[in-house]
Amino acid sequence: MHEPGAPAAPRPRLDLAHLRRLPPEARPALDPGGLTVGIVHLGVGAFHRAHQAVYTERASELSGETRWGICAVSERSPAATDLLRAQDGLYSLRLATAHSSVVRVLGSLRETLHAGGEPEAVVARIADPSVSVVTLTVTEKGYRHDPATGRLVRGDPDLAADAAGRPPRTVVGQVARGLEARRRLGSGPLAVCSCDNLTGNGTLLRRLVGEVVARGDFDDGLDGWIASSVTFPCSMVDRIVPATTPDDLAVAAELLGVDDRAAVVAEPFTQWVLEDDFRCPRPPWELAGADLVADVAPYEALKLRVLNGSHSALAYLGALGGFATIAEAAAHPGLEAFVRRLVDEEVAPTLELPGSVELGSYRDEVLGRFANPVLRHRCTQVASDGSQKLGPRLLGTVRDRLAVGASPRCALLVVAAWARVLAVGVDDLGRALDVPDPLAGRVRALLGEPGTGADAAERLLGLREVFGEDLAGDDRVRGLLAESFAALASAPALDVATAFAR
Ligand code: CS2
Repeated sequence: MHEPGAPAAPRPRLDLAHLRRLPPEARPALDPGGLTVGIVHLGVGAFHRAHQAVYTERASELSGETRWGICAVSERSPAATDLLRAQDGLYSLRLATAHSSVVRVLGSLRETLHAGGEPEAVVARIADPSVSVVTLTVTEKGYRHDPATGRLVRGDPDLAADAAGRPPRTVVGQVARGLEARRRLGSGPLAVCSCDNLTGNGTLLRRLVGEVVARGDFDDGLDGWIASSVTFPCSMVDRIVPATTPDDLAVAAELLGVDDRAAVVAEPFTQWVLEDDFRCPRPPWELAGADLVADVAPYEALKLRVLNGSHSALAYLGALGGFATIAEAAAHPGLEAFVRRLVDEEVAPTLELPGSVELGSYRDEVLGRFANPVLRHRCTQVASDGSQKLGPRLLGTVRDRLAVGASPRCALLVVAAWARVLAVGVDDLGRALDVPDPLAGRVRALLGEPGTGADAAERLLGLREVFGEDLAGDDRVRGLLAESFAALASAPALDVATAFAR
């Protein structure tokens, strides 16, 4: 017994040896030691651990198949690899709302690699005949493409080095070299499933891999072999999974009785719609609730434009307004009204809804999910990398509305708010905003002193890799952006959003 006042004994770390210490309902649903690796996942962040890994584990549990263990690759920092290695790949997922909380340890991550430190091992795993699926969550910027053209960034030294034959450091390089090694070994067909929030994510990745192969020093005939043996199914993924906080780790330790430094917290809602395009064995994900469909596009447009578009709106306007979290921003009546107007008047007319979906219910469900107070999803986290996110989330809506002669005012206010966050770097209360973006330096250089009306709009549109030639040359876009910049320079963002919603 622990004596009152005596220091508590340190909790043991979560690992295979301590699984029996867990409350029975929190133990993995299958024996992790009985799984062999059949999937390589690139980008083992919190999202993968709360989404594809969960579907895969449930599919294994329900089918009894033991060949779908995951080799989880961290792309940038080795931190996730180190944490997971110390825990034999085990981590807990807590699904939480204000009214419920369920925690469970998952055991499907059977191997961990750090791409930066072990690039050859990543290539070898993709080439391994026991692997037949590669999945990816590497964030939008991980594709190293220009959002407006969907082509690889010109002059990127890492892409050039990967193309020339260095052990690959870029994601596109890893996939291309992995496929080359797979063809040499005769390991057979493979599916490469992008699970990032990009329009036509699989089609985009296929094109980028083709580009690096065409540019680089690769085996003759590789692209033809990819065309006949490798598929790149598109998919729509959905679950809100914020970065884990120290409080989340403390709650996990309390619930589990062991220390889990790789714990993840997410909402209960989850969805995965995946293009049914496989020429190789895959986990029976449909047993776990994934929808395998012929065409993902309507699901993807709905989710990217309604959920992610609104998320970005709350992130930029909420951050300027001084809110820390999405839940706080979504509770502001003016911001909520703004999001409703954005969705109902600008996004809705651009969508072809999947058969079973009613837009009003979908929009309300999304707003309800944003309000989840347990998640502590920071506005600045959702706001990060906007230059890569605006295209799939908002600029498609802008283009479709302009094409029918309508004025996408709300969508372009969000674009102006993004630029203002980067260029001014403080909220309306004068507090610093830390929002990383690969094009932050360019935006600052272009805008200098923002909020100067027509001139600021003109200069921002110089960012061709975001806006493309079409939007950059459109007088209506320039006029609406100028109106937004002027409004944000003369009144607090929350008042501006409230006025736009009227
Ligand atoms: C968010 C997404 O961080 C962001 O940009 O909009 O990660 C969002 O939480 C997910 O797409 C929800 O499925």
